[in-house]
Amino acid sequence: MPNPPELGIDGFAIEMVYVAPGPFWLGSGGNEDGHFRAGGGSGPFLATESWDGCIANTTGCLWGASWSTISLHEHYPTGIDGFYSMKYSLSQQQYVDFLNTLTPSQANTRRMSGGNRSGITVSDGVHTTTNPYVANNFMSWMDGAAYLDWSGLRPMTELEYEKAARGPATPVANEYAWGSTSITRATGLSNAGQADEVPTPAGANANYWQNGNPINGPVRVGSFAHGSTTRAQSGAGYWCIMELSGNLWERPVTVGNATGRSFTGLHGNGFLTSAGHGAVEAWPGGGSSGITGATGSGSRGGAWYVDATGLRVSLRSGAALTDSNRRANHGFRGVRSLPAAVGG
Ligand SMILES: [Ca+2]
Ligand SMILES: [Ca+2]
Repeated sequence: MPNPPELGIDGFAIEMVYVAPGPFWLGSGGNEDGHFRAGGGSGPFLATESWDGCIANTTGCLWGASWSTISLHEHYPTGIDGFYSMKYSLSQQQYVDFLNTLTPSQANTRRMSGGNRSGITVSDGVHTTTNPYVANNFMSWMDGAAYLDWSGLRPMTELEYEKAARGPATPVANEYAWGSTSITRATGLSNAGQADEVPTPAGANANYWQNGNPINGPVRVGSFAHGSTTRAQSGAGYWCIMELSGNLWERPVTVGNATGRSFTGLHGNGFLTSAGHGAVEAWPGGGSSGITGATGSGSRGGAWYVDATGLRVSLRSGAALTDSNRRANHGFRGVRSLPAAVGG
């Protein structure tokens, strides 16, 4: 008997955080651009099991920007059912590991070109990065969608983004992801690029722009949590999901246009197109060649190149903005529905 062909098997772990089912608030009651509020009122909206996905300026519906009366797809993930979220924005090493499983032509489609602390290069078909622990920037919507399809995850929605940050807590007007309006900016790094990279000065809890940014890029994922830092000191959301405010923009599915609202929350299945594009039914940017556009996506939470007001949980100025570019301040984070919620 001939020996069977050798198979290579690689395993990749992604740290996920459980976001519990249950009601939560959308909007902070503050004055963020485009913020959500309760229909027929002016305060935040309490999303509960009894909400049918209506978006209207009437009691019992979500309201915000200057929409006409509309509704979400019946399977649009609202966050009420709970989900698992990546604890961190995708790191450069995680993205390199992904690139190294692809065919050369797929990897060529998905590789970004560097700058602003992005250290990914390719040599003899093998990708490496000089900043493995730093959040992966220059991610287009299509890059992120391909990674999530490959890894069996899905994009979060902008409703899930607010839940991941705020949890079930009562909103604080204009709050950041750690539930308050106080913020301390990182202006430098100790052990830059290392596994123990920590932003300075002591007490810094966010990476953002204020008349400049000496760091000039994203920092290590999770780097604000060290020693015995509290939720606020580490810049964490309610369930300790990190950097939901600042560092790199989150890229959720919007409720602000029809393509976003038709999202049904299907998970990726591990298979990309031969050209390296993600392909999952009803994901933003999808078409006959896979996910090659960004319509239906948006941006939330601010970044290193954005001032502090841009980091507010309920800011929606970019929530429905179609952006298919690879930008120095765009990252990516995926989620997975709880088993009971799959298939609606
Ligand atoms: Ca972020
Ligand atoms: Ca697929």
